[in-house]
Order: sequence, then C-alpha cells, then structure tokens
Amino acid sequence: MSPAETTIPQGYGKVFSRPQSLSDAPTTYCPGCLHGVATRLIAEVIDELGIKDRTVGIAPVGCAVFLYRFYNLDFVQASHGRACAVATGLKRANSDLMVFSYQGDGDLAAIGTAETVHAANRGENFTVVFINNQIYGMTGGEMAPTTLPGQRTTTTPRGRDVASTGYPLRISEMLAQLDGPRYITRQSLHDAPHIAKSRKALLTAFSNQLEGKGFSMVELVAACPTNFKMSPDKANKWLVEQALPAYPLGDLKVKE
Ligand SMILES: Cc1ncc(C[n+]2csc(CCOP(=O)(O)OP(=O)(O)O)c2C)c(N)n1
Ligand code: SF4
Ligand SMILES: [Mg+2]
Repeated sequence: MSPAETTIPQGYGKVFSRPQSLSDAPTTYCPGCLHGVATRLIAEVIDELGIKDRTVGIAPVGCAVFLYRFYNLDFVQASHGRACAVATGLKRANSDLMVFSYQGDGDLAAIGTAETVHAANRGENFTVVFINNQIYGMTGGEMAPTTLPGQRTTTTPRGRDVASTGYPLRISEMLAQLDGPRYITRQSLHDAPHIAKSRKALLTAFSNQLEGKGFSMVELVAACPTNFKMSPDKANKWLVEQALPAYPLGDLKVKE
C-alpha cells in the first residue's frame, strides 16, 4: 500500500504532510544535512504564497545539484556560479515568473561572486537562497571563502591560515552596502526557533519579488556534518560556538 493510500485510523488526524511543491523523490543529502531543511522551507513558502505554477528554480553545482528532482516545480540547471546570470535572463524575459536561485558558498561566494554582486547591484527582481556551510561539500570538503580561520578542510589540513588564504568572506555584509538590493538577511538552521526565523525570512524574500520590490537574498548558515567529520548534533553545536560569531545573524539591509 502506498503512503497516499494509507487510511488514518479513527481518532487520529494527519498533522504533517509533504508540501505540494516538493516531489516524493528522496533527496541525495547526507543524513542530518541542513540542505534538507532549507529545501523543505522553500517549498513551504512557495505553497503558502500560492505561486507553485509560476515558480522556476535554478539549481546550483554542489550538494544541491539534483534540486530539480526534489521539487514539483520548473527548474533550470546553471553552470557552477552562474545562477544569478541565469536568473536575470529568466526574470527579464518573463517578469510574471517567480525566480529563485539556490546556491552554496563555493557556488555563490567563490566562482559566482561577480554574477551575484552585479545582480544585487542592479537590483534584479528575484530571490537568492545562499547556503553558507563554510566548505565545498560536494567535492570532498575543500576550503571555501567562508571557511573560518583555523578550520581544517582537505585543502587546509592544518587549519585555514589567513596569511595565505585570506579571511572569511561576509557576502551579506558586502551586498548590504550596495544601493541595489532590497533585502539582505542572514539566518541559521541549527535549531527549531532559528528554522522558524529562516522560514519567515524566505517568506519576506519571495513576497518582495511578488510585489516587484527587487533583489532579496537569504543567507542560511548551515553545517556539513560529513565533511566536518562530526555527528549532526555536534556540527550544530560547532555552528553556534564557532560559525555564528563570525557570521552574526539578522537583517543586514531592509529597504522600505
Ligand atoms: C566550473 C567548475 N569549477 C569547479 C567545479 C567543481 N565543483 C563542483 S561543486 C563545487 C563546490 C561546491 O561547494 P558549495 O557551492 O559550497 O556547495 P555545497 O556542496 O557545500 O552545498 C566545485 C568546486 C565545477 N563543477 N565547475
Ligand atoms: S557533503 Fe555535507 S553539505 Fe553535502 S549533503 Fe553531505 S552533509 Fe550535506
Ligand atoms: Mg558549501
């Protein structure tokens, strides 16, 4: 019997179900990975706004490369880092579409920095979801621009040395000082209250686009338990103790 055919016994009610914007395909994320939380939150927001039939997502290269499988939405697969350029083309060609990109820190803050900065500076009317997990997850845990000083990765086995590799790049702070963006916020996915705040931020970002208000980006601080070589629980504790001091949470720009 498929889950859809399961009958609910008398006296019980359904309290949790899959958002319509999510497909029933299993994700390819590791157990405990916060990409899964971000993926679901976006689907919930799209359902809530009733925009499923006009939304187009842009999948990145990274652990979310198969994002198009996980949603019941139209999708475009962008080359590594090019999502904001693809989003610009889609939105300008058809302004009725609701366009969002979903990008990791390798994708958005390394190879795609230029596309992101210029799209933000132009105030393009689409939504960017930026997953800052301080590492290149998909390719085996190399240093990202967001990696913390002293953090061990496969390319910084003795810890990131700022003298030779630079400092953590705070993309949200960078974009917030531009005139173009409407809304830049940084939230975290490490516990339930912060997941609720992240959902609210995503709702604001998509609502801004719906109202034609321009460029919105939601940075979500996340963990990569597999490459951190930690349990998901320990990885979340590490986020609170190590990552959040370097990446303070809150709205960095709200243009009325
Ligand atoms: C042009 C190009 N350069 C490099 C790569 C290799 N590559 C694939 S994913 C990735 C990094 C992904 O890291 P991130 O964007 O942080 O995503 P995560 O896997 O951490 O979610 C790299 C360097 C590629 N696919 N294309
Ligand atoms: S490698 Fe890291 S970021 Fe990628 S799916 Fe696994 S835990 Fe998540
Ligand atoms: Mg990453």
